[in-house]
Amino acid sequence: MIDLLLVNAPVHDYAHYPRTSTPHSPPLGILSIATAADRAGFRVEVLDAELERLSPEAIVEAVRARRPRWVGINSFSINIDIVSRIVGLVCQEPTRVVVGGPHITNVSDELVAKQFGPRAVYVRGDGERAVLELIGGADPAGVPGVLTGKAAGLPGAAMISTSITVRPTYVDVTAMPMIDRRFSRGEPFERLGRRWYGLTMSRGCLFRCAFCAGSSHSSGIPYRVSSYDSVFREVDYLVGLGATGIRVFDDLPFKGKRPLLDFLGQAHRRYGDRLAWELSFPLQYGVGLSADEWRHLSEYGLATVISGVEAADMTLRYQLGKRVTDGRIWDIVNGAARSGIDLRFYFIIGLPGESRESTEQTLSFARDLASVGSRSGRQGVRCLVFGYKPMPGSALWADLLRAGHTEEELLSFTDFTLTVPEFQKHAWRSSLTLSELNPEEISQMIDEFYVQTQTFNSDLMTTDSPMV
Ligand code: B12
Ligand code: SF4
Repeated sequence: MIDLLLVNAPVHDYAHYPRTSTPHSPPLGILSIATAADRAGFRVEVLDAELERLSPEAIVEAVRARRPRWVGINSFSINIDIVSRIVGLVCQEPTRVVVGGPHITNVSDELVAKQFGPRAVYVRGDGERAVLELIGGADPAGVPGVLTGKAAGLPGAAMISTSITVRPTYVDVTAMPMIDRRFSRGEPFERLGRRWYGLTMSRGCLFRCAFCAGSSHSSGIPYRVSSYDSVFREVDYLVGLGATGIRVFDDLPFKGKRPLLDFLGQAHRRYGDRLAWELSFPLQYGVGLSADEWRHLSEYGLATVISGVEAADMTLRYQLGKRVTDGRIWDIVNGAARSGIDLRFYFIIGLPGESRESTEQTLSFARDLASVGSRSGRQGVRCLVFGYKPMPGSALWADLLRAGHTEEELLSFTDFTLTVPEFQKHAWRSSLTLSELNPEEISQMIDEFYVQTQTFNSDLMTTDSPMV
């Protein structure tokens, strides 16, 4: 019998959604909890239901086959309907259930209980310590960060709350053991001829972009970074496993260009040309990079930089928190292109109150940027377009609540399919009409964007063949 089965919840309901392959992202949060529990002597397994494209029913089958004492499931705000179905089904099995992740952290007690029921327990914030206490037999009501479904507002419960009464818990990231990759079935992932592993070296973000749930200002959890020593210990381990590429999944791994140059310089002295790096770096920092610095970053192995541009309309882009002009964005594109570094830019359409014209302007800007790749003959710049979805904890979420929407209304999302399936992991949109465009028009425009830019915007290593 195992003590804990951790489930990385699927992004789509694969009983109904095509099981095409999209680039893999290892569930680092789940893997970190698995490692902590394993180190503490518990028997743990991880089921990556997104990697395996499992339906809720198949997940329950897997639970039945393993008969764990506890099942832990992560939850994003997108896939709550799917997660709540999984939780409902698993709660009927002879096991205890704990749910965590960014959604639980940022919605009200009452909504948590309504969406997932009274039988599970919920962790706000980092799960490593709380889960150890729970599976170790502690009373959930006494564990920091833990909300019990019973206490949170269902009929017959002791208290009715529409606020967040249990504050998120957080760990000292420097004290966390490095993730044990025996738990990670999707790594290494092959891309562009390299063997990639995911890495997390920080948590949270210091910026305050209005749409974003990842900011420390949204979750109330402080920004934390690991020491270079512990990061390099983990990279040594990954190199030992055969890594030739490291994808840093954090929102803000470096607080500016100095630490970025410093870290990659040290990494290059340690690993030489063996490693390529992919990481997020906000536009606000990217504008400060000189031609020489771009060249150094390239020499240090930086392969791809990921940044959110979000909107083409300047007023809107500034309101969202990205205070960077088009001219400076083109400077970044030129600096990166000259040094052979690829860029991946994110955009959002259908923002609250956005006009049709502004949406078209964003798509046209994204097309212009993506076509840089086609001109250089390399991938160059890839652009990903998201339909706006209100994210709990963000400033726009608070504005929409103030405007009279309920949490449940704002969380009504719909997934859709794309002609170019490679981007399907992100094919979700709000079911509400929040901008001048209705939800169907938003999906259609995203689909058209990927079709029009397919020849130069596609990550050529991914395929649309069905998963087996
Ligand atoms: C990598 C990443 C992804 C990856 C992998 C996700 C995964 N399964 O782990 C991919 C590409 C799949 C992804 C997709 C999406 N993502 Co994303 N993603 C991230 C990112 C950048 C890093 C996550 C990470 O690895 N962090 C490091 C690990 C160590 O921390 P962690 O995952 O948060 O896990 C800790 C806690 O959350 C908690 N926890 C997590 N799982 C569990 C489970 C249990 C049982 C317990 C008790 C606790 C617990 O404990 C963990 C350890 O401390 C975050 C930003 C961020 N700052 O976290 C956004 C973020 C999580 N993503 C976000 C969003 C919106 C999305 C998308 C909806 C994007 C879209 N389509 O629009 C999709 C939806 C995915 C889905 N499943 O539905 C939002 C989530 C907001 C929300 N309320 O849901 C974030 C916060 C980004 C943001 N800036 O707004 N994402
Ligand atoms: S969008 Fe990126 S830079 Fe802005 S707050 Fe979110 S994680 Fe930070």
